[in-house]
Amino acid sequence: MNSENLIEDVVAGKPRAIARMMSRAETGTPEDYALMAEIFRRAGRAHVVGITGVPGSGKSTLVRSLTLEIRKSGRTVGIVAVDPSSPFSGGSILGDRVRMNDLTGDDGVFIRSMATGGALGGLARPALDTVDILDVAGFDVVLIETVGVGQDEVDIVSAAHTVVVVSAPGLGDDIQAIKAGVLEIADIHAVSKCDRDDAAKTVADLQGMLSLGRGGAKGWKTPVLSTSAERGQGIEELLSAIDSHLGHLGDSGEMDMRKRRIAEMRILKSAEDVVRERLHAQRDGRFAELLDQAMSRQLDPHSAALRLLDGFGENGKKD
Ligand SMILES: Nc1nc2c(ncn2[C@@H]2O[C@H](COP(=O)(O)OP(=O)(O)O)[C@@H](O)[C@H]2O)c(=O)[nH]1
Ligand SMILES: [Mg+2]
Repeated sequence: MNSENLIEDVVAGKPRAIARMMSRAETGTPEDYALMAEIFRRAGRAHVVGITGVPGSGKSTLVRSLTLEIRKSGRTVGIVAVDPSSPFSGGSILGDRVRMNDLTGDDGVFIRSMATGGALGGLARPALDTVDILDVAGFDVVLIETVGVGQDEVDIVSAAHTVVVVSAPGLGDDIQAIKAGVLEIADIHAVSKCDRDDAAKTVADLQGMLSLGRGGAKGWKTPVLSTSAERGQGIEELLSAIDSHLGHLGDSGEMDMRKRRIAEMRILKSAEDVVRERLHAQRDGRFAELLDQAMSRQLDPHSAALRLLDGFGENGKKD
């Protein structure tokens, strides 16, 4: 399949082409980047919704219920499940597959799980390229599931138009983690597992925190919703809040601001990846020389770094 056909097949929504394009986005050879540039040009239509929260908060289960609800409305759904290669979350991708298993027979749903970035780069670039591919393939809503821990994951979910923070009841630390990392970016709070009786306290805690004035966009009152994927409660309300938020972004002009901020973050993230790759490419040549000088303490690490970056050329080689 040549490159042009690949793009056209992605546009036509052919699953094999979509999967192949996603693999190429992850590999990232210069030819792959050229393809992704074309994908990027054509993207921008889907509503991108981030679902975040600590491991075990019920994100995948909620993504499954939410997907079924969105499908009822006739819209199609792309899912990007990002999991860091952390030993704490090992095996959860397998769990996610099981939880979302019954979605795979529906061609209005496409699921992509991503475990790790390349050895060098972060996860943000390939994850957000994957979102663009689903967008271009015509999926109306793209859900990004990611744990709200770690800068890369927070960056990924911040690239969504609408961010849902999922909190399970009874996890005191959960609230702490949210405070530290993702409270500011929540457009909607979903308290999962509301079939459990300690859910009301979590709802009250979150409402208390919101009343302190943190989080939320201008003119948008961040709702705290109770959901139970198990009992199918609150899922309609969650989708309706997600749709209202999209409406709010359009009406208030906030969508353009968000898109600008997202583009800025993606450029900076990509620049970091490029620098890292180029530095790595130098490791055998100039780097070895500087390392020897540092070993003999002729050169300090900071000065060595400046020299390494000095005249940083186009192809990872010193000019
Ligand atoms: N009681 C109850 N348990 C749930 C609910 N949603 C998820 N769980 C359980 O919580 C655990 C973690 O769910 P999962 O969706 O994998 O969380 P994730 O790590 O955030 O993706 C699983 O054992 C689920 O069965 C719910 O609505 N009610
Ligand atoms: Mg999960």
